[in-house]
Amino acid sequence: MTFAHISDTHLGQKQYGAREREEDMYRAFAEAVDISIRDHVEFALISGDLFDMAGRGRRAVVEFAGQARRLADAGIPAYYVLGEHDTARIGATPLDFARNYMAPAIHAGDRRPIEVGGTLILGFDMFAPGELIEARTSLEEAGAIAGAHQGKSVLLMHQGITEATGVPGELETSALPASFSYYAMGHLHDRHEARPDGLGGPLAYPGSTEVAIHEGITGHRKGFYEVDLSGDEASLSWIPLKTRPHVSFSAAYGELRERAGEIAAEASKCAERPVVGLSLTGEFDAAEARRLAAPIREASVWCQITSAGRP
Ligand SMILES: [Mn+2]
Repeated sequence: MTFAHISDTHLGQKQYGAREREEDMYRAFAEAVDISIRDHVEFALISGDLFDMAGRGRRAVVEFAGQARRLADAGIPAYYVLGEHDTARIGATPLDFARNYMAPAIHAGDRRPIEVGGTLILGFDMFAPGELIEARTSLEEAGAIAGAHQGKSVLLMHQGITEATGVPGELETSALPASFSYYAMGHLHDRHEARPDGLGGPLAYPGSTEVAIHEGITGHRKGFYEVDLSGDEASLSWIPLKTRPHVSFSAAYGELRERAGEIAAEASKCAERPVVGLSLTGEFDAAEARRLAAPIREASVWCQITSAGRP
């Protein structure tokens, strides 16, 4: 029995205001769905930050619903919880409205035990920093339910866990009940896997499906998990997704005029137009640097020019 664990799809995000980057987010999620269908997973879990911003972008909701429908048509139920990006911190939370459209997928964030083919799923929407005391109580209750269940059980959350994030003041591993076979987490954008003492199985963050805004330009690898619960221990395969190439170059500003063509040629070798980071040494005028970098900008979806300071 294998299921898919996908997270932080951030649909609707339009990095650098580039149309291609919005499409990339949809594409990465669609690829994760393609692979899940191909591999005949039993169900799919989506651990929060489905959308980049609640209430913005009907397109993102339509894309989500379309993929959830594809899973449903393939006989794969999809369950999701909400992350901080899905629950607008301003007045109206339009996701309540959007949920009607998202109907092929099932909201599992309200602590209602769900059973699929003998596996118990217990989900929580993200707890805000002021709700952590309540969270500990709710998790204890969830632990009791999972403990009483005959068979495997999965805890589905979008939450920072201090030991994984390195951020103090979040939930600690010790707040998680011991009775689950797998802890399906969302929030961290880099893949993170642990088997903490005292837990009944692995605690895993698959990471985001595409590079999100705050991640910068580095050699990101993105993917999702297929988790096999048929053995004694949960067994994890992390499946990489095709993401937009990100490449970095550095040059002396004084040489940019001569080197721009060569850097653009190098960027053009990527499988598709990349996101380029260009680090310049020496003092420079930003507008003039952008003008000189025109060939690089043409060869890329976005060329981010930063200063490396004086040589
Ligand atoms: Mn996120």
